Amino acid sequence: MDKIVIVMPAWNETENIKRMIEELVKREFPTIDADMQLLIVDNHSTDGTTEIVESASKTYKHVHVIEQDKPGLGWAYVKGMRYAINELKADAVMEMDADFQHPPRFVKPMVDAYLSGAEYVIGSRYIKGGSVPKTWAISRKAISYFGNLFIRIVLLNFKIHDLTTGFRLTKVDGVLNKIDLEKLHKLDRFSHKVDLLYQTLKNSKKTVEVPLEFASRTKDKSKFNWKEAISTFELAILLGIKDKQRFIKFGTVGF
Ligand SMILES: Nc1nc2c(ncn2[C@@H]2O[C@H](COP(=O)(O)OP(=O)(O)OP(=O)(O)O)[C@@H](O)[C@H]2O)c(=O)[nH]1
Ligand SMILES: [Mg+2]
Repeated sequence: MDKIVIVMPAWNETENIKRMIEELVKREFPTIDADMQLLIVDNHSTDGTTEIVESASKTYKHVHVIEQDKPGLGWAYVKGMRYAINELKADAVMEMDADFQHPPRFVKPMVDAYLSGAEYVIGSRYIKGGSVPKTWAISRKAISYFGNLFIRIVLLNFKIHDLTTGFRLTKVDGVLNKIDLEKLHKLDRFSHKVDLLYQTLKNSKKTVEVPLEFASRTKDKSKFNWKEAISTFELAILLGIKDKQRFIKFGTVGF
């Protein structure tokens, strides 16, 4: 049976984390045809999250907890992914938020896509069946839609419809283990996710998008801000230029 580890960064998510753990472990995992494990990467939370997750890891054998050492969301993922691969021996790793914006009911269809042969599964808001919250203001919907479109244009990727989603599943062998995680760009920020996506798309032989009904955060505070957003666009432009340079180099050699 394949082992799938959900790497879930959590920083001051006391209002969400207990319910999230219980929904996954009690409701979702038993319906999934894989050995499902949840690895929480705590960022030295100060609101009681640490105590909740540590206690859950003692109660449920599917729940594991580690603390990140370097600041930033990227480093939380690097530490979590390394632990999932080396210690938990994961066959595939999922990236998932703790605040219910990635509703637990979407874990199963993503795992099913992997079990049917996908090497990279993307929870997509911008394909049929996917959506962003109806309660979002038009301005927020526009920023999300056009931000994503901008990144598709700079990376010249029109096959994948959602390049900025945070809900993804990646096969380890030949895909995730070929990436030098510690060398990803901007690991101190949310934007490392664009570099991770860019490299994973290159390694994956079969990428599948699964509809995601993205929910709105209702509890606890957001850790996202304008600095994170600008950094994401900067990184996309950098990767876009790098890609075109390679294209020109190959073209010249070919010619
Ligand atoms: N370990 C760790 N977790 C983090 C860090 N920053 C954010 N998180 C977690 O990463 C996930 C995504 O952060 P959010 O604040 O929800 O960011 P977002 O979803 O882009 O923004 P919202 O739509 O406002 O929720 C959540 O589970 C956070 O608790 C960090 O530096 N370290
Ligand atoms: Mg969120």
